[in-house]
Parts: sequence; structure tokens; C-alpha cells
Amino acid sequence: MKILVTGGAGFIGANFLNLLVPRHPEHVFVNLDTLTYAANLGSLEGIAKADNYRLEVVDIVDFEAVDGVFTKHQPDLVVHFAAESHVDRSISGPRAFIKSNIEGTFNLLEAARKHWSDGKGLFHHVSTDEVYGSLGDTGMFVETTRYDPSSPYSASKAASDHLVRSYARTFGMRTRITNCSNNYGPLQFPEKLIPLMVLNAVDGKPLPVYGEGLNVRDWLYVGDHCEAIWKVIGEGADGETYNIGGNNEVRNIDVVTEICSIVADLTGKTKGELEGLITYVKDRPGHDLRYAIDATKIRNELSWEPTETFETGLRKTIKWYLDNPAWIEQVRTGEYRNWIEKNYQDRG
Ligand code: NAD
Ligand code: TDX
Repeated sequence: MKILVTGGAGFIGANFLNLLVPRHPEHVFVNLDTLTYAANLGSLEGIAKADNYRLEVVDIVDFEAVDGVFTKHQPDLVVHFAAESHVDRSISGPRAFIKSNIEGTFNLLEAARKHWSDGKGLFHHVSTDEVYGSLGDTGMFVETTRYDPSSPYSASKAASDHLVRSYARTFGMRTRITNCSNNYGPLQFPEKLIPLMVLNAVDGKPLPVYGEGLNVRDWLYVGDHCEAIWKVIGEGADGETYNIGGNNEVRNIDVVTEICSIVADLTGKTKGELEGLITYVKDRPGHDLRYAIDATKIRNELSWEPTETFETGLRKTIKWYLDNPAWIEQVRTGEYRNWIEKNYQDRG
């Protein structure tokens, strides 16, 4: 099989390729990525020279270029990760989200429609639980929960999900969608909560908690997400949506104190010293209170279960950041420093 993986130099895409390229030498994996600030080719060093791996540096907003990749590689399967993914950036600059997440997904669908006239190709769209909006203290998202996105990011992902479904219904394209909760693990760009807090704790910098730290996220180890996507590709049904989650709801403040405890354990700093760095800052506008995924469908129909607990996964993740200073230096570019300054300067 020829597999076109978009966004393969980002966090989840790179974990997906690192897992599957060595495991499946019978498949060719083509990574289509425009290499935004969030990409890092250093994340793919282990597979860069593999016989069954190729890289195409292409922007999905450019239809001609996407069409060219389809002509050249004739993929049977698209696994679509490429997106602008950070909620705070979608608040300070939403345009790139509309371009990449909506127009980019549209271009991929159009190229697939043109090249898959035999109806055999499969389009797997990777999406998020944020399309469902915010939960109160109770309830969980199921696959039929009404879409109610809060941020430009989640609205753009919702639009992309709708486009994918429309291509299934209108053009008969074989599609599958997965909506997953918050991922964490190695290779995550340190603008996101967990790696940001780990690096700041190690450096003795403030740990900026938005609002009162009471927002709840359902955390899933990235390797478990990647295995779930592969399972849906292999055993799922066309036209279906599968929710993926860790059944692991944690308040942000509890995530941060747990990070303090593990970093203390691994570095010789004290937990009290690290917790002293916690700083409550101005909240995110439109901040969703709580996400919780009901993953019954994928568990019952495809026998998927997460393998990592939050305790084991978080320790593994923190150890990875401590053991990979070269990777961290690669992502701490001027762009990263500018973002950190911009995002946190007016949160007081
Ligand atoms: P990321 O920001 O780490 O990586 C995104 C990748 O996409 C980067 O390599 C970037 O260069 C590439 N990209 C962005 N715009 C592009 C464009 N116009 N053309 C080509 N490539 C482009 O993101 P991530 O956290 O790995 O998320 C991957 C996907 O999974 C996204 O679609 C996201 O919405 C979804 N998702 C993420 C999470 C999470 O917790 N991170 C949870 C659920 C779903
Ligand atoms: O400095 C911070 N302080 C803080 O309190 C940051 C960066 C975040 N937070 C809070 C906001 C959220 O409640 O932590 C929580 C997690 O924040 P993010 O890591 O930015 O993730 P989130 O906004 O929940 O979105 C993530 O999960 C769903 C991914 O970025 C999305 O791509 C995915 O779809």
C-alpha cells in the first residue's frame, strides 16, 4: 500500500511514522509536510533513510502541489494530520487555521476525488474532541454529540470534519474520522501544556496556569492514539466516526503538580521549590471547561484499549524531554521565543 501521511513532521504525525515505518516495510509512507514552526525533521531521524519512507515538502493550501504529489506517488490511503493545532495561536492569529485546516483539507479531498475515480482510496481524517465544545461537570462526548466549537481552532477542525463527511455522502468517497482527546508524549512542541511546564520546571521558570487551573482535559498517550488510528484504518468501517480517549480526566492544576513531583524525582530539585513556580495567569478567552471522551464504540467494535496509564506515560514523557536536549534546542528557535513572549506578556 502507498500511504500519504500529511503533517508527519509534527508531534502526532512523527510518532505515527516512527511507529509504523519500521513495522510495515511492505508499505511506502510518503510524508507531506510544509514544515511550519511546529515541524521538526529531527523527530524523524530514525526513519529518514528507510527504504519505505519519502518526504515531500508541500503546503496543502497549494492545490497544484498537492495534486502533483498524488500524481507522483498514487497513494491508496491518506492519513491527514496536517493542521495548525494550537488553540492560543488560533486566538491571536486565526487566518492560518482557516487556510490550512479548512482550505488545506478541501484541497486534499479534491485531489483524492480526482485521483481515486475507481472509488478504492481511503481518506482517514484525524480530528479532535474540541469540535464538541465544552462539557459542564457531568457527561461525556459520544460520536453523535452535536458540534459546538469554541475557538477558531476547533471551528476550523469542525469545518474540516464536515467537509470530509460531505465527500463521503456526496461523492461516495471512502472516509473515516477519529476525534481524539488531548495527546501528550515525546516530540510535542513545547507550546502545549505538558512540555511547556516540564521545560519551565527544569529551567526554574514560572509555571503559567490559566485561570484557576480547574479546567479538565482527558489525556491520552500519543502512542495509544497512533495505535487507535491504525486500528481504525485496518478494521474500521467506511463513513464512520470513532472517538478516541484515555478515560483519564485530570484538572490542569493537578497535571502541573504531578509534573512538579516527577521532575523533582528525576532531577534532585524539591517538589516544594517547583510548586513555588506555579503562577496563575489571565485565562484563555472562550476556555472550554471540560472535555471527556466516551470511547465505548472503538473499544467494543475494534477492541482498542489504551496501554499507558497517566502515571507511566507522564514519567516516560518527562524522561524523554530530560534525555533529549538536542531536540529541545532545535525547537527553541527565535520563533518559539517570540511566541512565548507574546502569549504570556499580557496574561499578567
Ligand atoms: P503539530 O502542530 O505538532 O503538527 C502539525 C504538522 O502539520 C506540522 O508538522 C506542520 O508543519 C504540518 N502542517 C501545518 N500546516 C500545514 C500545511 N498547510 N501544509 C502541510 N503541512 C502543514 O500538531 P499535532 O499535535 O501533531 O496534531 C496533528 C493532528 O492531530 C491535527 O490535525 C490536530 O488537530 C489533531 N489532534 C491533535 C491533538 C493533540 O492533543 N495534539 C488531539 C486531537 C487531535
Ligand atoms: O500555558 C498554559 N497554561 C494553561 O493553563 C497552556 C499552554 C495551557 N493551559 C491550559 C489550557 C488547557 O485547558 O492547559 C490545557 C491544555 O492546553 P493545551 O496544551 O494548549 O491544549 P488544548 O487547548 O486542550 O488543545 C489540545 O488538545 C486538543 C491540542 O493543542 C489540540 O490540538 C487538540 O485538538
